[in-house]
Parts: sequence; C-alpha cells; structure tokens
Amino acid sequence: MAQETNASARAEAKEFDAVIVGAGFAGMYMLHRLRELGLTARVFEAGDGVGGTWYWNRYPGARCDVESLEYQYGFSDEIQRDWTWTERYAAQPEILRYQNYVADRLDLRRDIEFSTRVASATYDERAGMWTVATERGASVQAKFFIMATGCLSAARVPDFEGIDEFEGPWYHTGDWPKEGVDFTGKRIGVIGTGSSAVQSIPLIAAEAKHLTVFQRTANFTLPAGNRPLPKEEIDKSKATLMQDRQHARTTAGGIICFEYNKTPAAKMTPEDRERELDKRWNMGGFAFLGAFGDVMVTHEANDCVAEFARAKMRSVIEKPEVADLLLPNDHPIGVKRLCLDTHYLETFNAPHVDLVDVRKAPIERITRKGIVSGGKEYEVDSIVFATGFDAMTGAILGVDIIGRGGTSLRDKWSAGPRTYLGLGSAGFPNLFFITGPGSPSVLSNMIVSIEQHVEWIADCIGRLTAGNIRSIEPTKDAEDVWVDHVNEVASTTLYPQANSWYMGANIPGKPRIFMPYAGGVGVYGEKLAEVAAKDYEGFALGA
Ligand code: N01
Repeated sequence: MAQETNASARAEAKEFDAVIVGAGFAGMYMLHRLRELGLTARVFEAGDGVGGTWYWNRYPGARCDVESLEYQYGFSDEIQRDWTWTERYAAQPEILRYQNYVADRLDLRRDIEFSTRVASATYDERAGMWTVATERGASVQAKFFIMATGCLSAARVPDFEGIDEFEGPWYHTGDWPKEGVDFTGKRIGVIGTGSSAVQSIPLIAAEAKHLTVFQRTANFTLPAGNRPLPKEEIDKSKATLMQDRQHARTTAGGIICFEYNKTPAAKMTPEDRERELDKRWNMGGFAFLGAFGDVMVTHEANDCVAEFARAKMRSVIEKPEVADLLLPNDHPIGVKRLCLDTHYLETFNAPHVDLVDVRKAPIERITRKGIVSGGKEYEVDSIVFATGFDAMTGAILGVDIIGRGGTSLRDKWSAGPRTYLGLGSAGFPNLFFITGPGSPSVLSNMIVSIEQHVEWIADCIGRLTAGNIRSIEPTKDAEDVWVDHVNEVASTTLYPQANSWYMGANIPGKPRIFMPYAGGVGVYGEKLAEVAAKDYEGFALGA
C-alpha cells in the first residue's frame, strides 16, 4: 500500500530539484549523486531501459574499445567488486547487463521515466525554474536542468535521394533493432567505414550471401587483440581499481593500461622507433598511438606511425587493388577516431565481399533494389547505414533549449558550440552539460570524464543549495576565453587536419569547429578544481 502511494505521488510530481535527460552512464550516475545530496530528480530517457549508447548500439560486433577493466564506474568499491568482466574489451550485451546491474544496485529506475523524449526546456527568469516538456505532451519544472545526452547519440542517416523507395529493410548501426537482424543468405550493402562498420562488417559478412561495402574515406584500423580476461588480472584490478581511477584522472586520456612514450620520434634511432612501434602494435588497442611524444603534433612523427600501420594493414589484404583502397592516405593517423578491429581487413579477402570507392563516385541515389554509385546499381536486399552521428551537439540541440531573454541555444550555437569548460553556456542559468563540447569527452575514456563532470556538478549544486544561491551561469567573458583556449590547443595539434566528426565535417552545413578539448583530462581536471575553489570563477552566481 505504502509503495502504491509513493508511486502515485511520483507520477503526479511536477516539480523537482533537477531534471536529467538521458539514462546512460552519465544520467545514471548524476541521479545517484543528486539523491545522495537529498535532492529530488526526474530522469527522462527515450529508450525503454537504461544504457544510452549501449542501449541503442546493438549492431553485430558492437564492443567497447576502451578495456573493460577501465570502462566501468569507479565511484563505488562494492559495485566494482561484485561485478566480473569476461573479456579484455566488453561486448555491447555485457556492458548493457552491467548498466542494468548498477541500476538495480542503486535502485535507479524508480526516478527514470522511460520511452519519453524531451522536446523542450524553457527557463523562467522570474521563477528561476526550467520547464521541461516531453514529446508525450507532459511537462515538469526543475531548478536545475542537466543534459546527460551523450556525445554520439544522434544517429544520422544521410539524406540520400530515393531512400523511401528502397523495398528492403534498412538499419542504422546506432539504432539497431532489439531483436537483432538475421542476414543469412542475403545480399547486404554497408555504407560507411568508421568504427561501427569496422566492427560489424566481419560479422555481417559471416552471415551474408554477398556484402558490398561503400567506402568514402579509408580509416586506420588496428587489431584490438581481444581475449578472455584471466582471473588473476581481474582480481588485481578489483584490488586496486579505486586508486587506479584516481590515477587515471591525472592522465591525458583517462586511461592507465598503457603509458605514452614522452620521447619525440626525432630523438630516437630508426631501430628504436621500429621496436617501439612493433611492441605497441602487438599490445593491441590504442597503445600504438602513444609510440612517440609528438605523434599528434608533428607530421614527421605522425608519418612514421602511419607508415608502419599502413604496412601492417597491407600485409593482411590479399588483393593489391583492394589494399590500395583500404589504406588511408589522406589524413594523419589518429586525427579521425582510430578504429580497433577483429579481422576487418581480412574480411575483404573473401570472394563474396566487395569494396566500392564512393569517394571517386559518390552515392547518387538509393533505388527500389539497391544503391547507385558511378552510374552502376548495386542490388542489395538490406542496407546498413554505418554513417555515424551528429556528434557532440546533435543530441543537445535536439532539445529546444530556451534560456534567459528567450534566447535559443540552437541560435546561439549556430556558428558552433560555445561553452565554458564544456559544462554550461552563458545565458542559460542552471543548465549543465555532462561531457559537453569544450571538454575532453570523446578524446578520453568517457567513464572517467563522465565521473569527473558528474562529481563537479553535484558538488556545485550541493554548494548552491546549501548557500541558498538561486542560479549559476558562465559569464560571456569566461566563455569567450575558454572557447579561444579550446581552439588554440586544437591548433597546436594535427586534429584539425581531417574531415572528422570531431570537426563536425560529417554533417553537411555543420560549422567546422574542433569540438572536444584536446588539453587532456588531467590538465582539465586541475582547471575544474581551481574554478570551484575560487568560488566558481568565470561563473555568475544569482542571489
Ligand atoms: O561513425 P563515423 P561510427 N556517403 O562517423 C561514412 C564511437 N564508436 O558510427 O569518413 C558515404 O566514424 C563516413 O565517411 P567519411 C567512436 O568514437 C565507438 O562508425 O565521413 N559515406 C564514415 O566512413 C566512433 O568514432 C565504438 O568520409 C558516408 C562512416 O560513414 C564514433 O562512435 C564503436 C556518408 C561514419 O563513420 C562514430 O563511429 C563504434 C555519405 N553520405 C563507434 N556519410 C567503440 O567503442 C557518412 N559516411 C568500439
């Protein structure tokens, strides 16, 4: 009876201390921290379960390429001790099980409204409250509005002419059917060759009668080196995870399973360079990019790493003309997100797998029966769009956010995102982004960056609440200085030299701005701590 009363009270509640959008890793932890402060929060989640990225990205082969022992929450020793990962890189179903396990342990679901997409959020200056409206037509009010919408969650299917005429089913990797898809005996077309394609293509090829891959840009891909995790490795990690996580926060990428070599390539002999590259290639994963101290900064170092990778890649591709297409040569290595694979390149050795260069002959249209490129129709039974996301800003701007004076965030960001520390934006009081543009986010272990942000935001909200402070928002000056700093740091790296989603270049018409902060998690964390210690320097507090 008491339970029923509580449930109906919750259903009727219209006012909360905070509304959180998204129940992935970020939203789940944010909810937990706010509850610990004794605050009320409502989470809105478009999916019918927790998980965020890992709820939607169910494509075959979906797997995290940060090692599972590091890609887990680090805030609770009990939670981590009671969970055991099975593989070096966890597959999507295992990560989703882990998130559900955490939701159970913390009893999170009772404050999450599932299958509910937020449509708009409007700030009422007089009341000092956000009104948050859902696409179901309901609305609630909250003092704080927190976007935990993830960086890669607005899946994007390019605007191909004729797509509605296609007679077969089509899928986007980032919005994959829960029940899975059986490709057995079918002719499949995959468009795209980024991480999602690189992971899914070997598995799709294993089922399909014929697979045609449409590639616009060849990508650097390294063998992941996945393997089962031995008990000793798991036990060791459980014993030290809490300290390890503190250490991870001081590093550039929020990862400690490998160290970056700080020596510039030019200071090493050719033999030492080769030995270092070989060692790191054999380690599997991103360790390879840490071969020299200046890989992401100088062309000389980068070329050396890229050349080594190309030679390794070529060595497993049997047909030279296919190798010529699959080897990337139009951008430095690492400036587009590096892919990790398991037998991706080898898949193109199979007689039933074809590669079509749509850089030379772009996709012209989709027809009833297939995909047309270079005047030729490739007949397929199903199409898989592995075409990525409107990254970093897509999900935030998917909600019509209206701040002080009726200003729309969409208008304010029309020439690119403007934030202070990636946490908030001037003119939008009490609005927080978790891992927003202008923070290390996608250049780091997302879980470490999420925890860094959630804890900072929770601490801030706790202090405002205790001090009876009505609002906090970045000053325009602080925001301008931060945006300049983010651009300046990016300009000292090679990152801006590729048409990547980091730059918004995958979306026609999207402003070309390098969106994440390339200064590193450790440096950024020091800045966050300093800002908080100086009574939120760069933020205006409203009485
Ligand atoms: O998307 P992408 P993704 N015609 O944007 C092509 C994370 N992630 O879903 O490069 C033809 O990388 C596009 O071509 P181009 C990870 O951070 C992590 O694969 O723009 N092709 C590209 O090849 C990753 O980086 C994991 O020229 C078109 C592809 O589609 C991010 O998510 C796993 C096209 C899109 O690649 C996004 O990865 C998966 C068009 N009109 C994803 N439009 C792990 O943790 C786009 N393309 C392992």
